[in-house]
Amino acid sequence: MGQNIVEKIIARHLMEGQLVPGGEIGIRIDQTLTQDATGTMAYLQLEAMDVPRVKTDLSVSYIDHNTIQIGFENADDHRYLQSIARKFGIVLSRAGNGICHQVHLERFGKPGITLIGSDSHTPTCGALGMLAMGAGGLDVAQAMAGEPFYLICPRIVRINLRGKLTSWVSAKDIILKVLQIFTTKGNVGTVFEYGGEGAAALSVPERATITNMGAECGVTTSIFPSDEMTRVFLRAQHREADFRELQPDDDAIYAKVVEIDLAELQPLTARPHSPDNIGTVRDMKNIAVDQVCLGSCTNSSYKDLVRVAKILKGRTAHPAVSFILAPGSRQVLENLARGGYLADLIAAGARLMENACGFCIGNSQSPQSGAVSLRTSNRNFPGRSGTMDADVYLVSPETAAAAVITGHFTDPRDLGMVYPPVEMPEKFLIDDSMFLRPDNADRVSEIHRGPNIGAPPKNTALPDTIAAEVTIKVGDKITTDHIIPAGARMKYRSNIPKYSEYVFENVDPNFAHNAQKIKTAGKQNIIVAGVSYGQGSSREHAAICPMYLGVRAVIALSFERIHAANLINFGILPLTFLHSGDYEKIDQGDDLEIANVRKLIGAGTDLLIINKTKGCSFSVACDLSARQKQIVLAGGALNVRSENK
Ligand code: MIC
Ligand code: SF4
Repeated sequence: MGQNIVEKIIARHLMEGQLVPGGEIGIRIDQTLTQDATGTMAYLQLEAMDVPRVKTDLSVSYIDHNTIQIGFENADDHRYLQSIARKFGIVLSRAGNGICHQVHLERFGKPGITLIGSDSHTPTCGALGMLAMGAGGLDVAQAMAGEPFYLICPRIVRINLRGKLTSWVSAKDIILKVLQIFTTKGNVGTVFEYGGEGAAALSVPERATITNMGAECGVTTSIFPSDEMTRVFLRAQHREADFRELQPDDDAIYAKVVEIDLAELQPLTARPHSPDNIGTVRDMKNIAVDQVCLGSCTNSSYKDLVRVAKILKGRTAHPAVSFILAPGSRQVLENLARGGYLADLIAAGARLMENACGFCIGNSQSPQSGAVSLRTSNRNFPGRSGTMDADVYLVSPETAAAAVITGHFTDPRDLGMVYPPVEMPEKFLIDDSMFLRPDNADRVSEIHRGPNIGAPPKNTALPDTIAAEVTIKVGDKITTDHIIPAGARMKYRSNIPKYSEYVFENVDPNFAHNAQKIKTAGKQNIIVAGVSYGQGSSREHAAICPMYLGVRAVIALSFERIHAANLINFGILPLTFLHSGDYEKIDQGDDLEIANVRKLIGAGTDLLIINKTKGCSFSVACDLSARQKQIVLAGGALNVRSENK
């Protein structure tokens, strides 16, 4: 029987389990990446593992998120990361070098290999025909220590791209269409494998826009074949030697095949406040625009920005529009500059930001109150921009450029311009001098630890009876941005007691206080949620900080993959309602009791929850593999490691 691309890669990396969708497998990881906002915690955990050097083929630590550096905290974290990289044999990508996913695609990704990264957009590198997945920092640390990465063996959905894109419609519109079809929920345990003549015609950076935002569907990852386009890209990166072809077999089997006709697509937008709230740009009926942000790891490639430079050449940003430009990498910026395109963008009024995450994570360029902001990034969750009442729309670079000119939502086809062609350089100008390669001679070095950096907290073993209060009841599609905000709070990523003060800050500002009170009274906290709990970021702080506040279980209608893994890693039970009606009956403040927890978890049977306040009971499922049971019983993965020593 033939294999698809994903099966081919998994088969070559399988260490535990069977290549059968639905069961847990452990795979060998060739490369890892971390970024600074999740990296400090990942490396603190790696330090606790007692391994002298990383065991992967390549591990890269990027500094790209917290580069605004107000206060000492971020700069201290950067120093810590630099010293850790030297000690453990990790490549450090210095602040200023660019956004991890864009840089990894340019300089390190290779067809056929595996990559995990402590960032949910790690699937970006799927554009090169590699199996690239987001994970919590602890999972990445374990992979660096040479251990398998565990995941549910995915079901593979083939997305067949037919036909050809028309002028002014681009890769962002393809992934917005995919989001319209699949939405942001219900895709756990799935991988999107792209193919068809439409896919073959897309360049690697265009494919990367699509694999990047597959993360918004909640899939394990997305992948393209490795073909002539891949070779062209790698050659342009002076890395043709890394090329190898990777195609599905002719008789490969897929769980489902979905067809998208590229010729039928039109400019689309994700309206506030979810990446799957899709509409056509034309239907936005001239909504006035206050801000346009061009960049992020989704659409900040050379091709994207040259296209915008050509559209804007000789024009000036509309007086009502604040036009923000953040190139994805130093390579993109330098190539733009040397090609003269940067000058055109600056002349058009672009406010040039650092080539880093910046506006995308809300740690700069928050728009005015009630603003309409058009962004080429990948998430428009409420408050993520840093302005709670702003309306953020996700759009293609072409649609963004049109709004810069007109000051309102404009279908770029209505600009009356000829769609400017973009030639990709045969060879990019490459300068790797902002990578610090580990020097083998310098193995023993001092680790810099600023006052903001604390030890990763550990949970206690799972008690036999959970006596708890429902500290919060939330609805569907709660993102990790809701659970623990980023933006201005990101500088506390290495300081769990401080960061924990902000858990659910924008949903219930009293959450942290109430949780502490319940914990001090000797009880546990329980979070109750609807479907798709834990969408978005991979930040394990969305598990660590609630754990620190005494949360022992989350009862939800369904969970997203990375967040569920993070909860387990820190000893928090992910419990699933068996009947949606039970979700309706429970309220914040209810007293719950779960007896015989250890025994029932061990046996893999449903748990009975008694709602003492309401005088009723209901059952929940706790579907865990044998490995995961051991972790939750011990109160977290770090505890299992100490027990096994
Ligand atoms: C994001 O886009 O939300 C982030 C910030 O890159 C996160 C990681 C983090 O929270 O540090 C992600 O996507 O995983
Ligand atoms: Fe950075 Fe935004 Fe990409 Fe996250 S989504 S890695 S914050 S650019």
